[in-house]
Amino acid sequence: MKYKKPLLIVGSGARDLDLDIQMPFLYTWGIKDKYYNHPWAKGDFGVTGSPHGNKLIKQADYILMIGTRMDTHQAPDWSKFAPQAYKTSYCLEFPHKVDWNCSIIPELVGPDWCKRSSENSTDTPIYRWIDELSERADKDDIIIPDMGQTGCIALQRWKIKDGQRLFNGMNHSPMGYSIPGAIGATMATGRRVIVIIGDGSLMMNIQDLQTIVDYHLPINIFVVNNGGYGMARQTLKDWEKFLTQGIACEFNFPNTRKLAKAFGLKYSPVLSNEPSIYEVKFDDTTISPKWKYGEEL
Ligand SMILES: Cc1ncc(C[n+]2csc(CCOP(=O)(O)OP(=O)(O)O)c2C)c(N)n1
Ligand SMILES: [Mg+2]
Repeated sequence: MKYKKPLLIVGSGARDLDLDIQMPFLYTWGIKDKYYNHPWAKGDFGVTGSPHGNKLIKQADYILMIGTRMDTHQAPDWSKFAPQAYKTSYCLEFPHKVDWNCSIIPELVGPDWCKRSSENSTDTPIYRWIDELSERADKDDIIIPDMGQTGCIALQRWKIKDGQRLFNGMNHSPMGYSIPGAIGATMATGRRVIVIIGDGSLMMNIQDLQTIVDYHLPINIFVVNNGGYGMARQTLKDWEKFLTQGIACEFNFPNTRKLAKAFGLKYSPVLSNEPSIYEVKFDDTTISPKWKYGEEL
């Protein structure tokens, strides 16, 4: 290869490809579960990804993107995305019919010119709680973080055990998705699902708790109560100078213990095969790191 600092970016469109990667690469959250422990993986990148990953993108002289549409969460300003690098991609558009004939994919071999990013070290109670939950999870679990700060922090910080499946409604960001998502995931696989959801998002799909109870599904739901739409709060704060008016983001969530009782769900922090729900309360759920609109990524 004539390039000295080649970098591969792999997205979830490449999930079913058996890629023999022997060059530095970054992964999107859509495929973090598959590549988190890969020896050539250098971490994530993007708006709420690792600043180290974003720095590698600026340093690379060649970037090959496979199975990712590079949406605004990955590259908020495409005109500023690695202008110094030769960029090429497979499956930039999604959905996109590609003949996944591996002979069209070049050899994924290149020099190991960079280090892996160190782990995100944000040390607030919600980050520590995600660490603790990810430590307790089993290698066969499916993990579905919902949207908002809660979901984002879980996706940033979850330490994948090989075998785990981690996903959410990436980028499209449908609040409340994790509940029906979990029902589908466990019905399709028989595996236990851990849902991590904000108070605002649970309110959007609370009726589906009844389905979980009716089918006695192995779904453990953790509700993060931060008294409102935390993500909207943080975004508005970041965008302060661009806004002419604020939007109310605060609200109350019903008593989760009583809610569990009303639906007939177990109220417990313990991971088990019983359908359960548990509330954790945090005042500060700020996502860090997070790119601020208007700044250079
Ligand atoms: C259906 C829908 N409405 C609005 C939004 C915009 N939005 C994204 S995150 C968010 C707040 C989510 O609140 P919560 O679930 O409590 O999570 P938190 O950010 O507080 O952790 C909002 C309003 C969205 N993504 N989907
Ligand atoms: Mg909330």
